[in-house]
Amino acid sequence: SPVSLAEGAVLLPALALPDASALIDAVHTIARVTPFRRMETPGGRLMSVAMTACGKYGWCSDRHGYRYTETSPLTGASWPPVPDIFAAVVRRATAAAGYPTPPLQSCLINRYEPGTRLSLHQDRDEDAPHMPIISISLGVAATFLWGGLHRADPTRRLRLTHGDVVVWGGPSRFVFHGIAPLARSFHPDTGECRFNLTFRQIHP
Ligand code: MD5
Ligand code: FE
Repeated sequence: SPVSLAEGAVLLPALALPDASALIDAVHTIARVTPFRRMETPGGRLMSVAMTACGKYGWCSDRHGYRYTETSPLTGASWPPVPDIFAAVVRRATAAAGYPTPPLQSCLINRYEPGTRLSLHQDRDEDAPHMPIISISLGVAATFLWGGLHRADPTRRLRLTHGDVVVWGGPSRFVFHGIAPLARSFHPDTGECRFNLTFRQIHP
C-alpha cells in the first residue's frame, strides 16, 4: 500500500515485484542495442554510475553539460522505444499514487555496481516540471538520500529494495537527492548490480 514520504512523494513498496524479471530482461535487451556507459561530467570527472536510456529522449552528460538527446551519442541511432512492460508498470504506479500518467518521453536506466554512487543533485534538465518523476528500483538494495529544496538542508535516508517504485511529484519533484555508495551484495536477478529506471516528461 502507498506510503507518503513527503508532500507529493509516494513510495509504492514492491509494486513492480511481479514484473521485475520482465523489467530486467527488457533492460538487458535495451543494453544490447545501446550499451551502458559511464559519462563525463561538465567538471571533467567520470560518473561512477553507468547509464543507458530508452524513449524519444535520453539524458546525456559530457564536458559541455547535461541535456536530452534524440539519438545515442554512442551509436548515433535513436534510443530504443520504451518497452510495453515499462509503460504498464508506470501506469499502475501513477494510478496507485493518485497522479496522471505522464507521456513516457524518456526513461533513464542507471546501473549501480558495488561502491558506485550518485551525489546529491536536483533533476532540473526537463521543461515539463509539473509532471511527476517515476522511479523503479531493481536488484541490490540501495540507500536513497533526500533532502530539501536547498543543498544544505538535512537529508533523510530511505532503503529502496527490489521492486520498489517511488513517484516524485508536486513539491518533491525538485528536492535534492542521491544514492549512497552501493554496498557489495548479491541479488539473484541482477548479481551485484542495482538498476534504476527513471521516467520523465521532457517537453510540454
Ligand atoms: C536512482 N536516480 O535511484 C535515482 C532515482 C537520477 C536519479 O536521481 O537523476 O537519475 S530518481 C529519484 C528522484 C527524482 C526526482 C526527485 C526526487 C528523486 N526527489 O525529489 O527526491 O538512480
Ligand atoms: Fe535525480
